[in-house]
Amino acid sequence: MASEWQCFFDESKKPEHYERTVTYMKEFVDKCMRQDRPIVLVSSGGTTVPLESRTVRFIDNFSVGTRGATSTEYLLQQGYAVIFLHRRGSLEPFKRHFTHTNLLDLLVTDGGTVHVKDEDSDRVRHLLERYVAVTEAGTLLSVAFTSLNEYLYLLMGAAQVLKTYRHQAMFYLAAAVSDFYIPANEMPEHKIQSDGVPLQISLQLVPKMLQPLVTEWSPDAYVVSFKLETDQDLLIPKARKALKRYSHQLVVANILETRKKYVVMVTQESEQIVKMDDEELSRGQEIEAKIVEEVVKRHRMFIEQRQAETVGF
Ligand code: 9Z3
Repeated sequence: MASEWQCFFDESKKPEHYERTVTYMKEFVDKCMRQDRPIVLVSSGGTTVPLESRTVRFIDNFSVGTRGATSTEYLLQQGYAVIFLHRRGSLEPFKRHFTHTNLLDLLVTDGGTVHVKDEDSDRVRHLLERYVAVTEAGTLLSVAFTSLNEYLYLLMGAAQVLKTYRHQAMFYLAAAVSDFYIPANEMPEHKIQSDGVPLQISLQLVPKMLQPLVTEWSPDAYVVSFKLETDQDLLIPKARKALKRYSHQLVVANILETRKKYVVMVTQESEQIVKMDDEELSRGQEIEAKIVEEVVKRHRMFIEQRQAETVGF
Protein backbone atom coordinates (compact mmCIF):
# COMPACT_ATOMS: atom_id res chain seq x y z
CA MET A 1 0.00 0.00 0.00
CA ALA A 2 1.27 3.48 -0.88
CA SER A 3 2.32 5.56 2.12
CA GLU A 4 0.79 8.96 2.95
CA TRP A 5 3.74 10.80 1.51
CA GLN A 6 3.59 8.82 -1.74
CA CYS A 7 -0.14 9.59 -2.04
CA PHE A 8 0.64 13.28 -1.53
CA PHE A 9 3.06 13.27 -4.48
CA ASP A 10 0.74 11.14 -6.62
CA GLU A 11 -2.01 13.72 -6.16
CA SER A 12 0.11 16.89 -6.43
CA LYS A 13 1.31 18.61 -9.55
CA LYS A 14 5.06 18.55 -10.20
CA PRO A 15 6.76 21.96 -10.36
CA GLU A 16 7.47 23.27 -13.83
CA HIS A 17 10.90 22.14 -15.12
CA TYR A 18 11.19 19.66 -12.23
CA GLU A 19 13.32 17.11 -14.11
CA ARG A 20 15.62 19.83 -15.42
CA THR A 21 16.10 21.27 -11.92
CA VAL A 22 16.92 17.83 -10.51
CA THR A 23 19.49 17.39 -13.30
CA TYR A 24 21.12 20.72 -12.30
CA MET A 25 21.20 19.57 -8.70
CA LYS A 26 22.77 16.26 -9.73
CA GLU A 27 25.48 18.00 -11.77
CA PHE A 28 26.18 20.31 -8.84
CA VAL A 29 26.43 17.41 -6.37
CA ASP A 30 28.66 15.39 -8.74
CA LYS A 31 31.04 18.35 -9.05
CA CYS A 32 31.18 18.78 -5.27
CA MET A 33 31.84 15.05 -4.84
CA ARG A 34 34.81 15.27 -7.20
CA GLN A 35 36.13 18.14 -5.07
CA ASP A 36 35.35 16.24 -1.85
CA ARG A 37 33.48 19.29 -0.59
CA PRO A 38 30.72 18.87 2.01
CA ILE A 39 27.25 19.90 0.80
CA VAL A 40 24.31 21.33 2.64
CA LEU A 41 20.77 21.82 1.46
CA VAL A 42 19.43 24.96 3.14
CA SER A 43 15.67 25.48 2.94
CA SER A 44 14.46 29.01 3.50
CA GLY A 45 11.29 31.11 3.45
CA GLY A 46 7.63 30.14 3.78
CA THR A 47 5.50 27.90 1.58
CA THR A 48 2.14 28.98 0.15
CA VAL A 49 -1.00 26.86 0.08
CA PRO A 50 -3.22 27.82 -2.86
CA LEU A 51 -6.99 27.96 -2.39
CA GLU A 52 -7.77 27.82 -6.11
CA SER A 53 -5.92 25.95 -8.87
CA ARG A 54 -5.81 29.11 -11.00
CA THR A 55 -4.53 30.80 -7.89
CA VAL A 56 -5.76 34.21 -6.82
CA ARG A 57 -5.72 33.52 -3.10
CA PHE A 58 -3.37 31.50 -0.94
CA ILE A 59 -2.44 30.91 2.69
CA ASP A 60 1.13 31.82 3.55
CA ASN A 61 3.58 30.70 6.23
CA PHE A 62 5.61 33.28 8.08
CA SER A 63 9.29 33.53 7.17
CA VAL A 64 11.26 36.42 5.77
CA GLY A 65 14.15 34.15 4.80
CA THR A 66 16.73 35.76 7.07
CA ARG A 67 17.67 32.52 8.82
CA GLY A 68 18.25 30.60 5.60
CA ALA A 69 19.96 33.35 3.59
CA THR A 70 22.24 34.42 6.44
CA SER A 71 23.15 30.86 7.40
CA THR A 72 24.01 30.13 3.75
CA GLU A 73 26.67 32.87 3.77
CA TYR A 74 28.28 31.42 6.91
CA LEU A 75 28.09 27.85 5.56
CA LEU A 76 29.82 28.96 2.35
CA GLN A 77 32.54 30.57 4.48
CA GLN A 78 33.00 27.24 6.25
CA GLY A 79 33.80 25.54 2.93
CA TYR A 80 30.39 24.02 2.22
CA ALA A 81 28.67 23.96 -1.13
CA VAL A 82 25.04 25.04 -0.69
CA ILE A 83 21.83 24.14 -2.48
CA PHE A 84 19.72 27.12 -1.44
CA LEU A 85 16.09 26.01 -1.73
CA HIS A 86 14.21 29.22 -1.10
CA ARG A 87 10.87 30.89 -1.45
CA ARG A 88 10.86 32.96 -4.64
CA GLY A 89 11.23 36.65 -3.64
CA SER A 90 12.42 35.97 -0.07
CA LEU A 91 15.86 37.03 1.18
CA GLU A 92 18.88 35.63 -0.65
CA PRO A 93 22.54 35.40 0.38
CA PHE A 94 24.60 38.53 -0.44
CA LYS A 95 21.62 40.31 -2.03
CA ARG A 96 19.99 40.49 1.41
CA HIS A 97 22.42 43.23 2.44
CA PHE A 98 20.75 45.61 0.00
CA THR A 99 17.11 44.91 0.77
CA HIS A 100 16.63 48.30 2.39
CA THR A 101 18.95 50.13 0.05
CA ASN A 102 18.14 51.85 -3.19
CA LEU A 103 21.04 50.84 -5.42
CA LEU A 104 21.10 54.30 -7.00
CA ASP A 105 21.74 55.87 -3.57
CA LEU A 106 25.04 53.96 -3.39
CA LEU A 107 26.37 55.38 -6.65
CA VAL A 108 27.97 58.60 -7.89
CA THR A 109 29.07 59.62 -11.34
CA ASP A 110 31.93 61.88 -12.32
CA GLY A 111 30.65 62.42 -15.81
CA GLY A 112 31.77 59.27 -17.64
CA THR A 113 32.18 56.58 -14.99
CA VAL A 114 29.90 55.41 -12.22
CA HIS A 115 31.43 54.66 -8.79
CA VAL A 116 30.29 53.47 -5.40
CA LYS A 117 30.26 56.41 -2.96
CA ASP A 118 33.37 56.62 -0.73
CA GLU A 119 31.41 56.08 2.48
CA ASP A 120 29.92 52.78 1.16
CA SER A 121 32.98 51.57 -0.69
CA ASP A 122 34.54 49.35 2.04
CA ARG A 123 31.26 47.62 2.81
CA VAL A 124 30.46 46.97 -0.87
CA ARG A 125 34.02 45.83 -1.70
CA HIS A 126 34.06 43.36 1.18
CA LEU A 127 30.73 41.87 0.12
CA LEU A 128 31.66 41.85 -3.57
CA GLU A 129 34.87 39.95 -2.83
CA ARG A 130 32.96 37.25 -0.98
CA TYR A 131 30.28 37.09 -3.67
CA VAL A 132 32.78 36.84 -6.54
CA ALA A 133 34.72 34.11 -4.72
CA VAL A 134 31.54 32.04 -4.35
CA THR A 135 30.47 32.66 -7.95
CA GLU A 136 33.90 31.68 -9.30
CA ALA A 137 34.07 28.57 -7.13
CA GLY A 138 30.51 27.66 -8.20
CA THR A 139 29.59 26.59 -4.69
CA LEU A 140 26.08 28.06 -4.52
CA LEU A 141 23.08 26.66 -6.39
CA SER A 142 19.83 28.60 -5.94
CA VAL A 143 16.53 26.82 -6.47
CA ALA A 144 13.22 28.65 -5.95
CA PHE A 145 9.77 27.49 -4.86
CA THR A 146 6.52 29.23 -4.06
CA SER A 147 3.88 26.66 -3.14
CA LEU A 148 4.01 23.82 -0.65
CA ASN A 149 3.96 21.11 -3.32
CA GLU A 150 6.76 22.79 -5.28
CA TYR A 151 8.82 22.91 -2.08
CA LEU A 152 8.17 19.28 -1.18
CA TYR A 153 8.87 17.99 -4.69
CA LEU A 154 12.15 19.90 -4.85
CA LEU A 155 13.15 18.77 -1.36
CA MET A 156 12.51 15.17 -2.36
CA GLY A 157 14.44 15.59 -5.63
CA ALA A 158 17.42 17.17 -3.85
CA ALA A 159 17.41 14.56 -1.09
CA GLN A 160 17.36 11.69 -3.57
CA VAL A 161 20.28 13.25 -5.42
CA LEU A 162 22.18 13.78 -2.14
CA LYS A 163 21.65 10.17 -1.07
CA THR A 164 24.91 9.08 -2.71
CA TYR A 165 26.79 11.71 -0.72
CA ARG A 166 25.83 9.90 2.47
CA HIS A 167 27.11 11.47 5.72
CA GLN A 168 28.95 14.28 3.88
CA ALA A 169 25.52 15.78 3.11
CA MET A 170 23.63 17.96 5.53
CA PHE A 171 20.04 19.23 5.55
CA TYR A 172 19.44 22.57 7.27
CA LEU A 173 15.67 22.90 7.14
CA ALA A 174 14.89 26.49 8.10
CA ALA A 175 11.92 26.96 5.74
CA ALA A 176 8.54 27.52 7.35
CA VAL A 177 6.46 24.72 5.92
CA SER A 178 2.69 24.57 6.08
CA ASP A 179 1.13 21.72 8.07
CA PHE A 180 -2.17 22.03 6.18
CA TYR A 181 -3.20 22.07 2.54
CA ILE A 182 -6.05 21.55 0.10
CA PRO A 183 -5.58 18.46 -2.08
CA ALA A 184 -5.78 19.14 -5.83
CA ASN A 185 -8.99 17.11 -6.24
CA GLU A 186 -10.75 19.25 -3.60
CA MET A 187 -9.59 22.57 -4.98
CA PRO A 188 -11.85 24.76 -7.12
CA GLU A 189 -10.39 25.69 -10.48
CA HIS A 190 -11.58 29.30 -10.59
CA LYS A 191 -11.44 32.19 -8.15
CA ILE A 192 -13.80 31.52 -5.23
CA GLN A 193 -16.77 33.90 -5.43
CA SER A 194 -17.91 35.70 -2.30
CA ASP A 195 -21.58 36.26 -3.22
CA GLY A 196 -22.09 37.68 0.27
CA VAL A 197 -21.58 34.27 1.90
CA PRO A 198 -18.79 33.64 4.45
CA LEU A 199 -16.18 31.16 3.23
CA GLN A 200 -15.46 27.93 5.04
CA ILE A 201 -12.42 25.96 4.02
CA SER A 202 -11.38 22.53 5.09
CA LEU A 203 -7.66 21.80 5.10
CA GLN A 204 -6.02 18.40 5.18
CA LEU A 205 -2.87 17.48 7.08
CA VAL A 206 0.37 17.52 5.11
CA PRO A 207 2.29 14.24 5.58
CA LYS A 208 5.48 14.81 7.57
CA MET A 209 8.25 14.64 4.98
CA LEU A 210 11.05 14.34 7.54
CA GLN A 211 10.04 10.72 7.81
CA PRO A 212 10.79 9.65 4.19
CA LEU A 213 13.77 12.03 4.17
CA VAL A 214 15.51 10.22 7.04
CA THR A 215 14.40 6.71 6.14
CA GLU A 216 14.44 6.62 2.33
CA TRP A 217 15.54 9.69 0.42
CA SER A 218 18.81 10.46 2.23
CA PRO A 219 19.10 8.09 5.19
CA ASP A 220 22.81 8.68 5.95
CA ALA A 221 22.77 12.48 5.94
CA TYR A 222 23.09 14.83 8.92
CA VAL A 223 19.65 16.40 9.36
CA VAL A 224 18.94 19.65 11.20
CA SER A 225 15.31 20.72 11.44
CA PHE A 226 14.01 23.98 12.90
CA LYS A 227 11.05 24.15 15.25
CA LEU A 228 9.04 27.36 15.43
CA GLU A 229 6.62 28.05 18.26
CA THR A 230 5.01 31.06 19.85
CA ASP A 231 4.37 29.39 23.22
CA GLN A 232 7.60 28.99 25.22
CA ASP A 233 6.13 26.08 27.20
CA LEU A 234 5.67 24.02 24.04
CA LEU A 235 9.05 24.70 22.46
CA ILE A 236 11.33 22.08 23.99
CA PRO A 237 8.66 19.35 24.33
CA LYS A 238 7.79 19.77 20.64
CA ALA A 239 11.47 19.68 19.65
CA ARG A 240 11.93 16.48 21.68
CA LYS A 241 8.82 14.96 20.12
CA ALA A 242 10.20 15.60 16.63
CA LEU A 243 13.54 14.00 17.54
CA LYS A 244 11.82 10.96 18.96
CA ARG A 245 9.57 10.60 15.94
CA TYR A 246 12.16 11.00 13.19
CA SER A 247 15.43 10.09 15.00
CA HIS A 248 17.30 12.79 13.11
CA GLN A 249 20.35 14.55 14.51
CA LEU A 250 19.36 18.04 15.69
CA VAL A 251 16.43 20.40 16.22
CA VAL A 252 17.06 24.13 16.46
CA ALA A 253 14.14 25.44 18.48
CA ASN A 254 13.09 29.09 18.33
CA ILE A 255 10.28 31.41 19.38
CA LEU A 256 8.93 33.76 16.74
CA GLU A 257 9.66 37.04 18.54
CA THR A 258 13.10 36.15 19.91
CA ARG A 259 14.44 34.09 16.99
CA LYS A 260 17.23 36.56 16.22
CA LYS A 261 18.73 36.45 19.70
CA TYR A 262 17.88 33.10 21.28
CA VAL A 263 17.65 29.51 20.04
CA VAL A 264 18.06 26.13 21.72
CA MET A 265 19.89 23.30 19.98
CA VAL A 266 18.20 20.10 21.04
CA THR A 267 19.45 16.55 20.47
CA GLN A 268 18.34 13.23 21.96
CA GLU A 269 20.95 13.69 24.69
CA SER A 270 21.45 17.43 25.14
CA GLU A 271 20.17 20.99 25.05
CA GLN A 272 22.42 23.91 24.25
CA ILE A 273 21.33 27.54 24.38
CA VAL A 274 22.75 29.88 21.75
CA LYS A 275 22.14 33.55 22.37
CA MET A 276 23.22 37.05 21.48
CA ASP A 277 23.77 39.86 23.97
CA ASP A 278 22.74 43.45 23.26
CA GLU A 279 26.31 44.50 22.52
CA GLU A 280 26.76 41.79 19.88
CA LEU A 281 23.46 42.75 18.28
CA SER A 282 24.34 46.46 18.29
CA ARG A 283 27.61 45.63 16.49
CA GLY A 284 25.54 43.97 13.74
CA GLN A 285 26.59 40.42 14.63
CA GLU A 286 24.19 37.66 13.65
CA ILE A 287 23.04 34.63 15.62
CA GLU A 288 23.37 32.51 12.46
CA ALA A 289 27.18 32.82 12.76
CA LYS A 290 26.99 31.00 16.11
CA ILE A 291 24.37 28.48 14.96
CA VAL A 292 26.39 27.58 11.86
CA GLU A 293 29.66 27.29 13.79
CA GLU A 294 28.06 24.83 16.17
CA VAL A 295 26.22 22.88 13.46
CA VAL A 296 29.37 22.52 11.34
CA LYS A 297 31.32 21.29 14.37
CA ARG A 298 28.66 18.68 15.03
CA HIS A 299 28.46 17.63 11.37
CA ARG A 300 32.25 17.13 11.27
CA MET A 301 32.08 14.92 14.35
CA PHE A 302 29.22 12.98 12.75
CA ILE A 303 31.31 12.40 9.60
CA GLU A 304 34.29 11.24 11.67
CA GLN A 305 32.12 8.82 13.63
CA ARG A 306 30.55 7.38 10.49
CA GLN A 307 33.97 7.01 8.83
CA ALA A 308 35.34 5.28 11.91
CA GLU A 309 32.38 2.89 11.88
CA THR A 310 32.99 2.10 8.19
CA VAL A 311 36.69 1.41 8.84
CA GLY A 312 35.69 -0.74 11.82
CA PHE A 313 33.76 -2.99 9.49
C1 9Z3 B 1 12.22 28.30 11.62
O1 9Z3 B 1 11.90 28.05 12.75
C2 9Z3 B 1 13.05 29.52 11.24
O2 9Z3 B 1 14.02 29.75 12.21
C3 9Z3 B 1 12.17 30.80 11.04
C4 9Z3 B 1 13.13 31.88 10.53
C5 9Z3 B 1 11.08 30.53 10.01
C6 9Z3 B 1 11.54 31.24 12.35
P1 9Z3 B 1 13.06 34.10 9.16
O3 9Z3 B 1 13.02 33.36 7.86
O4 9Z3 B 1 12.46 33.08 10.27
O5 9Z3 B 1 14.46 34.43 9.59
O6 9Z3 B 1 12.12 35.26 9.18
N1 9Z3 B 1 11.85 27.46 10.61
C7 9Z3 B 1 11.07 26.26 10.78
C8 9Z3 B 1 9.62 26.55 10.74
C9 9Z3 B 1 8.75 25.33 10.60
O7 9Z3 B 1 7.81 25.38 9.87
N2 9Z3 B 1 9.06 24.25 11.29
C10 9Z3 B 1 8.19 23.09 11.34
C11 9Z3 B 1 7.52 23.12 12.67
O8 9Z3 B 1 7.84 23.99 13.51
C12 9Z3 B 1 9.00 21.84 11.26
S1 9Z3 B 1 9.75 21.61 9.71
O9 9Z3 B 1 6.67 22.26 12.92
